[in-house]
Amino acid sequence: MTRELIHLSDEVAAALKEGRPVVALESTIITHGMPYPANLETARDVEAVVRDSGAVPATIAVIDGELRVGLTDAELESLAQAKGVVKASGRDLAAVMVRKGSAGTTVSATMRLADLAGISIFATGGVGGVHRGAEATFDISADLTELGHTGTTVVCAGVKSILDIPKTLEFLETQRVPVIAYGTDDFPAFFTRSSGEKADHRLDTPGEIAEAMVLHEEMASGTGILIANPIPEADALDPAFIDGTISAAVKEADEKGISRKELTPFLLARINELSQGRSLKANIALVRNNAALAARIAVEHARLKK
Ligand code: PSU
Repeated sequence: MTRELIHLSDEVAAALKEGRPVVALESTIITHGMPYPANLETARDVEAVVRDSGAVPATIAVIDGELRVGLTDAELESLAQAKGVVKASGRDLAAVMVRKGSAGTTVSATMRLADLAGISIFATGGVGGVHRGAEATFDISADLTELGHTGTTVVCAGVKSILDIPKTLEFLETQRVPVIAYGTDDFPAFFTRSSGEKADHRLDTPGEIAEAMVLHEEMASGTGILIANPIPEADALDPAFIDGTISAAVKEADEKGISRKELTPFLLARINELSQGRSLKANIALVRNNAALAARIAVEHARLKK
């Protein structure tokens, strides 16, 4: 086979060639994580935040069977409105490509493609994890096993309490994935600044995180790094309110028999409805915050690699 495997936009290709900072962005958040038009506004906004912080954004998706790194605005718009698009984790990519389909890439697929493209850092909202009740269902996100195999640094706001957070942290430990909280001792829980669990490590500056990335790579650790960046204080939701909303959504999913890859999108949409849009507003704020941190880390990382 002689076809090109991944297609970089001219801007991303030039930045990578010149060793300039690049931040990868996922697209399942556009296709399955947020409703239209908030998904499109957020995708555009997050790219602008990355640029304002001195890096080049590289939104990743599958478009008509092509693995694309860096999308045009028209492509963002069509993904944001597409119906029935696949939610692709790494294992789905080949089949979607063969039938020339389009897909939003999850954290696992985006890490894989960022790594192939030579991009070291990736910003998202929340990673998937070990679902509540996984001891019976075995529902553990492929994001966690990909973190155990692919050397991309992922900036997130922790994981949502739709998941079993202690088990997610245990699984990351088994996968040898460093979990570093930015500017806090606690592991954040997406909508709230603390999950009640401690993070393994705390680093306080983008420069320190970039240094840790370089050292982790020099030791041939072979895993990703998870950076947990708490939601800004002003945007955080009240823990009692959001925990109640999440529990109601989890119960409803259970009663309706929703499982596997439909579960996370169902819970996100339901939590948004039940919270009357408050969860979506918080989600947008934390993704922007993560994009800004990832760009600042990418700038420091590019400087260290020069
Ligand atoms: N969590 C969120 N928002 C999201 C996702 C997770 O708060 O949009 C998406 C991400 O793309 C993540 C995926 O990689 O869901 C995980 O899906 P699953 O739990 O089916 O592995």
